[in-house]
Order: sequence, then C-alpha cells, then structure tokens
Amino acid sequence: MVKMVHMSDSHLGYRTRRGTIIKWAIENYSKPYEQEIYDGFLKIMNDVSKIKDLDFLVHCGDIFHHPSKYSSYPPPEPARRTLKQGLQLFFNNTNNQVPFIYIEGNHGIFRGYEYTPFESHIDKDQYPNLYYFKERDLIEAIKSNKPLLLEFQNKKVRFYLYPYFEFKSFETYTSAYDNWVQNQQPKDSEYINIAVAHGSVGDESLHNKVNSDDFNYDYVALGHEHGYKQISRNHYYSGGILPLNFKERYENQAYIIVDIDEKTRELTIKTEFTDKILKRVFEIIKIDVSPQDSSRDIIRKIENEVNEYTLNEGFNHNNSARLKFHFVGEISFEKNWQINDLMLKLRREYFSQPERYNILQLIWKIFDISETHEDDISAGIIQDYILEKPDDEFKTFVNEKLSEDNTEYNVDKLTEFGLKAIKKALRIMEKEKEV
Ligand SMILES: [Mn+2]
Repeated sequence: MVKMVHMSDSHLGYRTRRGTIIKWAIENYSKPYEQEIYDGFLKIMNDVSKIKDLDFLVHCGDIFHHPSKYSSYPPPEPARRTLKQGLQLFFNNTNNQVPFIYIEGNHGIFRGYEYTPFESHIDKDQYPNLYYFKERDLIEAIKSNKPLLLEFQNKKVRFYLYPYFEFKSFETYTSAYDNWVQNQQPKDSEYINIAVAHGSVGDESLHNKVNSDDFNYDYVALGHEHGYKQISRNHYYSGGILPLNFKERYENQAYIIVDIDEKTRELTIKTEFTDKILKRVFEIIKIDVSPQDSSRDIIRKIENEVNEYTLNEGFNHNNSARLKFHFVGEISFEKNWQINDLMLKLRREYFSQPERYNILQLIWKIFDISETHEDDISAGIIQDYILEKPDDEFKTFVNEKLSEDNTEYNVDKLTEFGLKAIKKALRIMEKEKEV
C-alpha cells in the first residue's frame, strides 16, 4: 500500500471583507475568520502528520491567498508564520521522513516575477523534504520538452505535476502546452503514477488529458475548486479547509487519505471533512417580504433572525456569526431602497454594540420574484406595444428566415429564445423608465 494525503486550496491569509465588523483576533493581529483558517490549517497539519505509515503529503496549490491576479501584496505576516509553523510541525512529527509535495496555483504567486512567496518569505530550502513546483518550472519543462515529474524509486511512485497555467490565454501557449502534455504520459505501469494538478474545466485551466482517463493515472489529485468533489473513479478535488464565502458554505471542504494497492492499483479513499470544525454560525437566511410590509414589519423580521445570534455575552472572534440575508418577494424599487436603508442602519447599530451582538459579518441581497414570473408581465406588454400575437408572428418570422437560409432548426425552441430576449429587453426598458 502507498498512502498519501491529498489537500488543497488552504488560502492562508484570506480575509472576509464585505460588511464585516472591524475587529481583530488578539493572537497575532489577524482578522477573526482568517484566524479560524490558520487554526484549521495547523490542526490538519498536526492530524495528518500523525497518520500511521503515511508516505506522501500532496498539496494541490493556493496555499496562500495573496498575492493573486488582483493583489500584488505578499501574504500577511500571520499567514507566513502559520505556514512555517505548519511545515515545522509536519516535518518534526514525521521525523523529516514524509515528503511534502506542493504545486503552485493561481494564488500566492507574484505574477510576472520569477520568485514566489515560498522563496521570498518562507525559505523553502530550510525544509529538506519539501518539493515545490512553480509555474517557472513548468515553463522550463515546456521549453526543454521534458516532463515535469518527481520520482521516488524506493516507493516506486511517480508524480506528474501540473502547476496552474493559463494555457488557453494565448494560441502559442495552447499548442506548446498541448504538445508538452504528451510528455506527461506515464512511461510504464511498473510505477504508481499520480497526477497533481491545479485547474478546472470550468475556466479552461485543466487540460482534458488530465481530466480524462487517457493517461491511465492511478490517481489524479486536483486543486482549484474549493468544494470536495469526486470527478470520476480516481479524479478528486479535496476542496479547501473552510468555506471562504457563502457559496462555498453549501459545499464541503476536506482532505483525502488515499491508499493505493501496488498490485491491483485499487484505491481506498477516506475523506476527512474539515468544514465540520467550523465554530461559527455561517448561514444564508431567507426573509420573505410582502408588498404590504411596512418598515416596522421588515425590521421585526430582521430582528427576529438577528436576535438568535445576540447571545448576550457579546462579540467573540472565535464564534461570531457570518450572516447573509436574502430578501425575497415582490419588491418594488421603493421597497428595495427601504430595505437597503434599514440594513445599513441596523448593521451600524449591531456593530456599534459589540458587547451585545456576536456578529462578524452581515450582508444581504434582494430578490424581486416578480422578475421571474415572466408570463405575468412581459407578454402583456409585448401585446400592447409591439405585436398582436407575439408568439405566432415571431414564429412565422423565424420560419421564413430559416427557409431562406435552408437550415433546419427547432423552430419552437428558437421562438422561445427569441421571445425571452424580447421580454428581457422590455423589462430593462421598463426598469429604466421607473428609475
Ligand atoms: Mn486556484
């Protein structure tokens, strides 16, 4: 058996920003949620280092949140300190016997520079069993037409490495990368062959040869998507440590313990969900608003929800709530502004009384459901202002165009799309009028 742990996307140094209370955790001048991720990372490094007979720890990228495409700041000091502490802990507990393999993602790198925070702020050479692969290594491998791999002869394991690379951004990159990827095809099946990649199909940063079974890797460890996901029998995203935002709250984050049988190559997968260590309320709360609701009614609905998190003992950075309200109903423009005003005022009130409210973040979004009831409004408008029978006339129009063109399409489907476009345009016009 070869045993490895697959983790990814720790995003050390991530800070919640929008609508948060200005509070710092005490220990080392970190922000509260940022600190919770540090604590989670150290716990994982400690737990993982104690796994019996562990052969490898693999991290699939984005260990730091900064720098990134939109921020050239280095990782904040507590993030660097946490990574150092985590590495120290891991290598000490494993007596330097277990390799830590890291590939670079799209976060935690200085774009356009040859050095990375691992070199400028961490000193990777201090850790003899740390294997670090950056974009620059990938580019060198492409230029010299060699695979990017790491081989452990004693264990008969090879890692094929795919740091994040936007190979679709230039045509020359795409073809060079396509050609090079062939080099990443395992030489033989005498070794256990593992691919380690940072990228996803969604933003075209994962090559289809890695995403498929074309190369017969025994296991494919993926990073970049923040939720735990099994893509196929042997392709997995582990996800990060904790959800970073409200969307990720409804996914799971984990690290994966993978056992690979040398002979049969059978996988035994054990998933350790790390989001369950989350100590705070972190929820989207739906609030139904009816057209008849007065300000007072809406305030009452909000306070009912907020009071659950009042907790009387006041603000505590360890478990203060992250809340997002979804206001849903037939919401006029006037009501929309009214809700925004109320929420701004209430949030100021809650944040100015930290001895009372245990809230870290409070944001909201307003959903006007009348927008989704297309049939109620727009068809009528079309009939009144443009056409007598919009569906029929549009269908005739589409039919004529298609027969001129000698093409065959599903006329009903096209009519449906066309009408949707018209309705949408009309709705935008209506809105502009109202504003
Ligand atoms: Mn990423």
